[in-house]
Amino acid sequence: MENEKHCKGCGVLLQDSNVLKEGFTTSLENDFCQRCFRIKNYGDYQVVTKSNDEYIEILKSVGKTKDLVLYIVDLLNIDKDVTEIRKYIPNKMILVLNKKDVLPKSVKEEKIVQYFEHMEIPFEEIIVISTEKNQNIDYLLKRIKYHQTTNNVYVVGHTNAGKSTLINKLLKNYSENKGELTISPLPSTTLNTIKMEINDYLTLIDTPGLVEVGSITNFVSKDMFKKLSPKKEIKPKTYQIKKGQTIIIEDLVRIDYKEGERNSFTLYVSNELKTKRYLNSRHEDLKDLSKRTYEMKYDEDLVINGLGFIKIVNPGIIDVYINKDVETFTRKALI
Ligand SMILES: Nc1nc2c(ncn2[C@@H]2O[C@H](COP(=O)(O)OP(=O)(O)OP(=O)(O)O)[C@@H](O)[C@H]2O)c(=O)[nH]1
Ligand SMILES: [Mg+2]
Repeated sequence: MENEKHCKGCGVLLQDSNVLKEGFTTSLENDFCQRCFRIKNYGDYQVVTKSNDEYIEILKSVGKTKDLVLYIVDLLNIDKDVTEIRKYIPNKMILVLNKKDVLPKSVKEEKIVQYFEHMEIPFEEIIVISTEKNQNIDYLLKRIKYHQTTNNVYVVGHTNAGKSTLINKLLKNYSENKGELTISPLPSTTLNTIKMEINDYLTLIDTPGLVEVGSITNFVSKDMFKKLSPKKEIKPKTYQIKKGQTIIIEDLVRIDYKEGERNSFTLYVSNELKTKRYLNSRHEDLKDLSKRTYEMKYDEDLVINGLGFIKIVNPGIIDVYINKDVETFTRKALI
């Protein structure tokens, strides 16, 4: 008979026959696969590259249930279209905006919620939390209880949004269950659905996160990945910019200010990244990257998927040089 035992950390089907394949463990008696064991005990992260097809099937199967769904979004990585997930999941849904701690403290929760409410997005509720700082977790639990339709509540969202960390936090705060899901700073940590019973009335079901194909994190080294993932409160950097000047972030992005009045560019990116303003755009640095031009309106953000965003106050034209496969877009300023 085939083994049916799944890893308690990431949900993968355990196997003891091929060390190179996912789900490997030295003995099927073990509860965790070797990858989870290494992450948990040595902080040794291995990147798993997955295609989204399998995960979309999982989301579709969530959509066939009548259960409440928590849609977890990393506040620094809000998708261009937060309603996209609705294509697969028509269920009752709470939008949970996570990692509030990385945004500057001055940014008020109410303001973030208002920003989304204006979009008339079909969510039962929008809740801002920080799992890391245990902020609003008790409120979230109350609202889950209020909205849940059965014992099961699914937790979905893009990879790295903090789904498994949130479930671990709820387990730690409110449950006798000693289980712990595997979490890691790298994408695709959770590989299959995993049920975690909080109590007799609530079971949270973790799911693998969709990989963001347009994220800059797919195109950088492991070291740069660490650098560009903010771990602490972001200290925004504001540059006063005139036409003909340039902003550069590491060797990742170049922004030329082509047309417009005197302006102010505020960078919301990891504090560890080196940023620089050039007083003229004559040099050729990073001009070999692919170019896209934006006509910015009053008070908009330029969002760079996986990196953060740049708030630009006045209207103007910018040229952005970046890896051709990285998604960028503009939106009404979040902050
Ligand atoms: N600063 C901060 N980091 C967080 C927070 N919540 C989670 N993280 C970090 O985000 C990273 C990803 O967390 P995971 O829980 O593994 O994310 P996930 O959504 O389960 O990711 P997949 O399993 O890959 O889909 C980890 O490095 C966490 O420590 C938070 O509230 N604030
Ligand atoms: Mg996970």
